[in-house]
Amino acid sequence: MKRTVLIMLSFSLLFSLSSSLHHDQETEKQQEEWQKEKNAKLLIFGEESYEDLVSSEHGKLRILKPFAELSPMLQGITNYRLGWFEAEPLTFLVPTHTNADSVFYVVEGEGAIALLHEGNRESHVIEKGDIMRVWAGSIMYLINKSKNQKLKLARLLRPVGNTASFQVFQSAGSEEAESYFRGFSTEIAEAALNTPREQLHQLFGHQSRAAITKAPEEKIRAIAQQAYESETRPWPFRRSNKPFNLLNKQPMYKNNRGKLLEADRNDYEQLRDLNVRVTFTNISRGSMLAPFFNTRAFKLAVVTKGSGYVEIIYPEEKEWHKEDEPQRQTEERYTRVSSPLSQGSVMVSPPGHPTSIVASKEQSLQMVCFEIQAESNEMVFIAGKNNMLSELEKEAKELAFGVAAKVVDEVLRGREEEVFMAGPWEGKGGEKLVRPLMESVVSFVEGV
Ligand SMILES: *[C@@H]1O[C@H](CO)[C@@H](O)[C@H](O)[C@H]1NC(C)=O
Ligand SMILES: CC(=O)N[C@H]1CO[C@H](CO)[C@@H](O)[C@@H]1O
Repeated sequence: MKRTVLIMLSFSLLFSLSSSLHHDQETEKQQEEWQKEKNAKLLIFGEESYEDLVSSEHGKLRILKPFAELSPMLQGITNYRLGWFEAEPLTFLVPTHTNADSVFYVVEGEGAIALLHEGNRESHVIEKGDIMRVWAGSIMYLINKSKNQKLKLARLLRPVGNTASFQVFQSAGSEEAESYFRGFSTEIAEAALNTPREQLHQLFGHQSRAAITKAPEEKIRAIAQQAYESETRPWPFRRSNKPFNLLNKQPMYKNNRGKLLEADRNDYEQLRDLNVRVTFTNISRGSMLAPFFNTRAFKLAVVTKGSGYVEIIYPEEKEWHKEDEPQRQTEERYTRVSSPLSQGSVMVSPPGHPTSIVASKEQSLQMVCFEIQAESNEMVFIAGKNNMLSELEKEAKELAFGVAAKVVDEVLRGREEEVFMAGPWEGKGGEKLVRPLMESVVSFVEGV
């Protein structure tokens, strides 16, 4: 009897919903789309959010606009910047230094990097999966020694002095930027370098060379050779930047639905003062990363390969009036930021915000993530076998969800898998998860 009432109730609810949908359907839909797009722009960024520092046929050097400019939700990481470097095979990036401490991850390719610091030259061979720290002010140049592969680096930068202003200083001039020597007065340059101005002009004058240039193979080979040799020589550096390969590390989690690799300051001491953890996530096609949140860290993810989508939940305060109460009330509601992801997309999951990432049916989704404020951070899963909520006591479960603890367990532990699981594409999840809850609601109503 009561069941019939419930069913009638839900029918009438459905009916009123559908009739209100018909009303003004077009504009509502448009508004919804517009709102969705606006929401997505709070935490997911594409091509248009980058500024190009260098862009030529031989390579690209670009930087994401300051977070404070991109979104009011990212005030907490305003003094970090995200960079992207891409070079064609057999190229050379002219020596530069920046005002930022940084860590980069080699997304693709292989090459060699040289750093001038502590009165010496430190060179390293770099390859896919390497994480490497570069100190602010170290003069850096690099080459791609591969003949057929691009070299791609994702780089997290933290300008010194708590500022978002990232600055590059180039010793040799190029089409994109002149040499900083040109900034000095001729008198100072002549005196400091003990060179007549005509010769200075030859060295630092107008350059037709690009910042990333094609280089003759023998020069590339010579620089690469130096890098190999330098790694076996005695080490003069107090602060070495020797890279750490993340892909060779044992995964944190792994099953046939995906893989998560993490490097923190215990693996690479150089990450300590940056307070950053670097991770690589590979979600198999058709699968998803279980909903989770980070306790302290901002997760800054760059999609390096594949496609899929992300959902991030954030609370939004809405003000409303109760009819007979003049006082204004506020109510917390949750809004979903949802956006497709493809190669090059950048996504930020702020601390505490429940997030889930899904790979497309066709391709696995690969991401490199910089987790900012990594110290004492925990990644908390809210679905799957290791669901944190299943740690609630029986009584607390019943009080919190208003149904029998057994039912809560069935839903919260609804999955045999943890961390990586079947995505929504496979359709089974809905049936398995929702039915017990629906039944429990019905029996709960019947029992009243
Ligand atoms: C990512 O996973 C797919 C299969 O799920 C695999 O083919 C691919 O090699 C993996 N890539 C990396 C870099 O782990
Ligand atoms: C010039 C140079 O060092 N080229 C090397 C680039 O990398 C490939 C693949 O490892 C080598 O075969 C080339 O000799």
